[in-house]
Amino acid sequence: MYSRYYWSWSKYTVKSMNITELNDRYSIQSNDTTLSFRSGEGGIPVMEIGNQQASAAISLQGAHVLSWSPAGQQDLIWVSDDASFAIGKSVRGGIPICWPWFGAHDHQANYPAHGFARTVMWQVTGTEALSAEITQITFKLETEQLDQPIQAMWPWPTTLEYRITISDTLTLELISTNHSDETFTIGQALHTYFRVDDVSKTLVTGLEGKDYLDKTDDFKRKTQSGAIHIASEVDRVYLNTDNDVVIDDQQRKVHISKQGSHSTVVWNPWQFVANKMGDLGQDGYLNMLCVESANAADDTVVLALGKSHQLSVKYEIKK
Ligand code: TA6
Repeated sequence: MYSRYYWSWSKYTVKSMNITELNDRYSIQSNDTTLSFRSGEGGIPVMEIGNQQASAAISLQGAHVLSWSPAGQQDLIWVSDDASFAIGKSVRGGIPICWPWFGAHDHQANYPAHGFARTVMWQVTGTEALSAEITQITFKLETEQLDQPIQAMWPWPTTLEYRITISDTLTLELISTNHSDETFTIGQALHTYFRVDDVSKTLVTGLEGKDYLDKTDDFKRKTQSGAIHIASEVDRVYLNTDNDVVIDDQQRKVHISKQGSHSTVVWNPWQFVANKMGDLGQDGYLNMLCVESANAADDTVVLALGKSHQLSVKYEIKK
């Protein structure tokens, strides 16, 4: 147990932050792999990784992937030019972990949207160069270690483990384990902001014929006809979707495969909503598209005592 590096989150402070100790314990410097920590914007620690196949950056707040660039490729992950990096605040872009609920809380309007996992510090538990091409990082979050206001929202001791494997593919595995003596239900998503060349020319395939809930139209249930084109605000939860999805922005095709998720969220706020949000950057909505591997809407996960659930996703770029 690596408790010295446990980050106690309270609204405006981070205790025990020590980049030197993180580097002493977890950095990697070899011929093929580099992994180190630095103090990022807002004083939030960021891990930077490079190997023969890719480079990446991960913020320790939220175990939030900020960047993944396969060798010779533009970053696949979009972060807004106007993103703010502050303790306890979510980042507009990257790969936020929505947990233990997706979207608004179902009966507490004042609870944070998409839960709290994305705005608390996670503990690094391991870094390893599996080969010259593959680097693996593990994080942990134990809810009973979090501050009281969060435990009031989520009183069930739960452990989250997050394994990130960086290579020419990016693999994310999120494992939730119930340590409480009650059964509970979670909703979750890996809310990935993909960088696209021009969202208006981007097609999403793999969801043809699937039913979805349209958040822009009072959550009406509709059926997808053909590929998804983005030409206005899109905010949808696609139901019963286990299959691969492909994002094709005419420059590259991103293949998304997943396990432990039966819903897929597709979101682009388009111009009007983006302008209201204020942190999407100048015309930022044109270069981003969220395709989220989720357990959302009626696709929730019921966890009995001692049980675990794993949500896994793999991203791969194909020509
Ligand atoms: O996943 C889509 C969504 O739930 C949208 O409704 C939109 O609001 C977006 O996430 C961003 O949420 P956030 O809480 O990060 O502003």
